[in-house]
Amino acid sequence: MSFRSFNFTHAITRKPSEAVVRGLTSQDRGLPDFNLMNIHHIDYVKALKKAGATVIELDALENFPDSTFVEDTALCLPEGAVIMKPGAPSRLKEVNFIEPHLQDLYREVYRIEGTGTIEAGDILTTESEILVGRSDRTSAEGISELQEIVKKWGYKVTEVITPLEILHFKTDCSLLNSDTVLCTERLAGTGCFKNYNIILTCDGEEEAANTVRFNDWVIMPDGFINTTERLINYGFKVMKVGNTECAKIDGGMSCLSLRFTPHC
Ligand code: CIR
Repeated sequence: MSFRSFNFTHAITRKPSEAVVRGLTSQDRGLPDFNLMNIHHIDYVKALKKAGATVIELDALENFPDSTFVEDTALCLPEGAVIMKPGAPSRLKEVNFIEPHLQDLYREVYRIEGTGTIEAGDILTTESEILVGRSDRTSAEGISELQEIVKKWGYKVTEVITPLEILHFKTDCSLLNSDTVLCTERLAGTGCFKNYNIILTCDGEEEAANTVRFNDWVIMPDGFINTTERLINYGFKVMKVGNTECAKIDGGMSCLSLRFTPHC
């Protein structure tokens, strides 16, 4: 049995640029170490490949400090791709460097181009719906425009709220299987996952909530032993990848790739 929300053939990643030290961040956790981030990035690509991905590895963009976080630039569905319109001004033009690659892989590619903004870090695609968190980066107008586009492919969009203290909706959650999410207590408390099974992150390990389910594997950040053990006990196959440097600029596992199965 195949699930469109986590069975994929492809991933796109982008190498970190030396400008990552100027990446946007909501907290002072020190500057990311570029060399260590690169080592983690190589491990991340290896993990995607082990999970079965054909990985398209894009070159670094030196003028865009946050461009390694490719997830935010597009929503990739089996039927087509939607190019986002980032809410962070410094990230707005990143989309121009992702669109040509998606044009090569998809017959249908649309763009969000109205007055609203939307970053795909706020989008969780599950088997039954597309949840989109309204946040500082994602507006109601951006969500409506997305809704209009994906309606033609039969998708239901549900608007939820990204709690104020977190950057993106998916900072605090990820899909584990067709009806189960991994999520922090603060996000679960908003009620957005009332129709799902919830596995909570362990106390003090909120950063472990952002993982990647790719085929049989869950790729998660290294260093969160209790949550890792919890997932293993639930029967998930886990791969761990270092993420200390991306975490300094609010980046997690999902932010580092686009994952999809293109229908050309
Ligand atoms: C930003 O603030 O845009 C980046 N420093 C981090 C983006 C993380 N992306 C994501 O959660 N999908």
